[in-house]
Amino acid sequence: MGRRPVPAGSVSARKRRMARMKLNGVSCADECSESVESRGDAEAWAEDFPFPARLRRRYHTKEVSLMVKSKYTVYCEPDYQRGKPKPSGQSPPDNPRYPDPRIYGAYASKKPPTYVPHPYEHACFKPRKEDYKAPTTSGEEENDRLCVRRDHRTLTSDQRDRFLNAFTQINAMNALGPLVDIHSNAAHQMHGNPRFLPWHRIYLVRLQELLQMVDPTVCLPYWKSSEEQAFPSWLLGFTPTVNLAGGPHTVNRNIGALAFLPDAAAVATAMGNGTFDTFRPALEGVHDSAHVWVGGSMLGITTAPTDPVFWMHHAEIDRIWAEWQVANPGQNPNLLGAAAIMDPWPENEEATRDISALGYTYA
Ligand SMILES: [Cu+2]
Repeated sequence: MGRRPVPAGSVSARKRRMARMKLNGVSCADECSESVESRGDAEAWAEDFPFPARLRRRYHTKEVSLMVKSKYTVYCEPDYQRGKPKPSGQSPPDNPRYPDPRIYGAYASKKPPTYVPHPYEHACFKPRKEDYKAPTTSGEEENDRLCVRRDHRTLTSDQRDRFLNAFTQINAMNALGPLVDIHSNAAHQMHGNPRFLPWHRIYLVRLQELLQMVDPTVCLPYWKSSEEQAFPSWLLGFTPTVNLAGGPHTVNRNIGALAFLPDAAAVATAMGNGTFDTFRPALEGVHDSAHVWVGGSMLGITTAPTDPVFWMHHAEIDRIWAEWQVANPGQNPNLLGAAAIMDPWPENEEATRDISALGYTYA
């Protein structure tokens, strides 16, 4: 029989995990580059993990400290890592994120999600202490506070690796699937109406928060598809399998087969609209075509967010909106009452207007 589930993220749960590691000398799968000794060390260095100032206030809480540490144990559960559980005696890894209402809003649950093992291509791919680089900041508190979302073409290979690593880790923790499932619920009215932009703005913030709990240096990159006219090549080989409510889904694409990718002129035309009510459908149309251009998982509303390019594409849409907001001050979505609440999260429309108040900016 399996281990009885323990309250996720609790001190006793962590202590028990750590004790198990010590007692059993748990070792990583062969492909892991880190030695057991250096992972024991990780416990120590996570204690004084050099959180950037902009995140320390928000994330340097007891709970998140535990979370940062717990990745070492979650990822070194050998059976889980290899995706080959024994027929019995296997229980899912602790999942400290799923019950968190800050991420899943009304979907937060006390129950861990069903354990469905699947292969983790990059399960052992994680930043090492010696690779840690504090993000460059202006030294000014105001800018330091903000997560800077960058054009993916300007990322260093280390920044790309960190993004993919964090994405892989939240997936392996079964924290990504439930977030994707929220996008499947049309009750949230997030497409084809004025909620489209503010709702996805909050959705992206939730993913970014999740990624930062694994690696606080990660900010969502954006994919400026209209200018680039190509798929980000470094994502081509990255096709994770995500456990969704309807079962595991493996990211697939059918690039360029079904549509043209909107070009810079199409974006400029959308930008030319002077009211939110004309701008939003124009930009949403540009957005739709890029989904279809990528094809495969990106074609379906229930599967699109399993592809990291979904988030990078929406970051670009969000960036265009932010740029339009600056050019068209006071033009906001006309939403009242319940329609103004970005359910399942508590933020209202007004709270979505200022991206710096949401903790990020675009470079
Ligand atoms: Cu969407």
